[in-house]
Amino acid sequence: MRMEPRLKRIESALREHWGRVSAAAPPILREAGAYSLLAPGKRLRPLLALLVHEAAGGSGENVWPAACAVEMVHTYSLIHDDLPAMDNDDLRRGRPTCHKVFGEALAILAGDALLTGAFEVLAAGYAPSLAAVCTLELAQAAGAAGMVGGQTLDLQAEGRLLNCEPQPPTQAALEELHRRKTGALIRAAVRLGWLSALPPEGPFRVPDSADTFADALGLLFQITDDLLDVQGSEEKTGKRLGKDAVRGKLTYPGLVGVELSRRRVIELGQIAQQAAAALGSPELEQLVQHVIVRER
Ligand code: GRG
Repeated sequence: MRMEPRLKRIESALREHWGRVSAAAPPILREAGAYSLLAPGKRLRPLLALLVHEAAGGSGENVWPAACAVEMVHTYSLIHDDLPAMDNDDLRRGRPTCHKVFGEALAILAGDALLTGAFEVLAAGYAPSLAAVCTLELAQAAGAAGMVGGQTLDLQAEGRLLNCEPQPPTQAALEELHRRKTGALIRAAVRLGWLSALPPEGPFRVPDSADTFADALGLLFQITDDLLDVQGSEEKTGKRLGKDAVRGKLTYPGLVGVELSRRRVIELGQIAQQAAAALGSPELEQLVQHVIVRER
C-alpha cells in the first residue's frame, strides 16, 4: 500500500486551504505562513487523519479541512516553539526557521494566522454540527489543557519560566506532559479523521480503539523523537550518554535511561498495533512501524 499519492494530495490540500484563508492577507504574511506550512514536514498528522478517515469508511473527499486544520495548528506550534523566547532554533524542516527569514514579529503573526486560520478552515469546510464538533475537539487539543498546557509544563519543569527552578518530574508526570504537548494534537488528528467520515448530522461517536491507538502512538512518537535526539548527541560526542542524554532538555531517556525508554517504545508499539488491527487498518499498523524505526 503506497503512501506517496496520499502525501501528494496532502500537499495540494495544504496549499489550497492556506491559499483560501490567506487570500485577503498582506502578501508578506501569506508568504511567511506558506514558507513554514509548505516546508517539507513528515505530514504525520494529516496522514493519520486520512488513514483513520479511510478506516472509518470515508471516501477521502471530506477529510481535507480536518487534515489541513491539524497541520496548520502543528505548524503554528513549531514556529512559536522555535522563537528566541522558547527554543531559539535556527533550523526547522531542513530550512532556516520562520523568524530567521521573516523576523520575530512576522513569525509570531504567521503562527497566529495559521492557528486562527485552522478554525476558519473547519468552520468553512463542514456543515454546522460537524464543524462545531471538530472545532471543539481541536480547540481542546491545542489549548490550555492540551498542547499549550503541555508546553507550559515543559518550560516550567526545565526552569525556563520566570522565577521558577528546574524540577525534574516523575516518569508518570513526564508521560502526562508529553500526552498534552505532543499527544493531544495527534489524538485530535485521529478523532477528526474519524469524525469527518461520519454523516454530517451525526451521531458523532469515535470508537475507543481509535483513542487507544492515538494515545499510544502520541507517546510513542515523543519517546522515539527523544531517542533520536540521544542518538544524534551520541554520534556528535562519540560518548554513550545514558541518563545524561541531551543535557538541559527534559527528555524521556534523560529521565529513565535509554533502555527503559526502548522498552516503553516496544510496549506502546504493541498497544498501537493492536488498536490499529481492531480498526481494521493495515495502513495504520504500517504507520506505527514507520514511527518506531524512522530516522527523523
Ligand atoms: C509553542 C504552543 C507551543 C507549543 C509547542 C509541539 C511543540 C509544542 C513543540 C515542538 C517541540 C518539539 C520538537 C517536540 C518534539 C516532538 C515534535 C512535536 C516534533 C515535531 O513534530 P514532527 O516531527 O515535525 O511531526 P514535522 O516537521 O515532520 O511536521
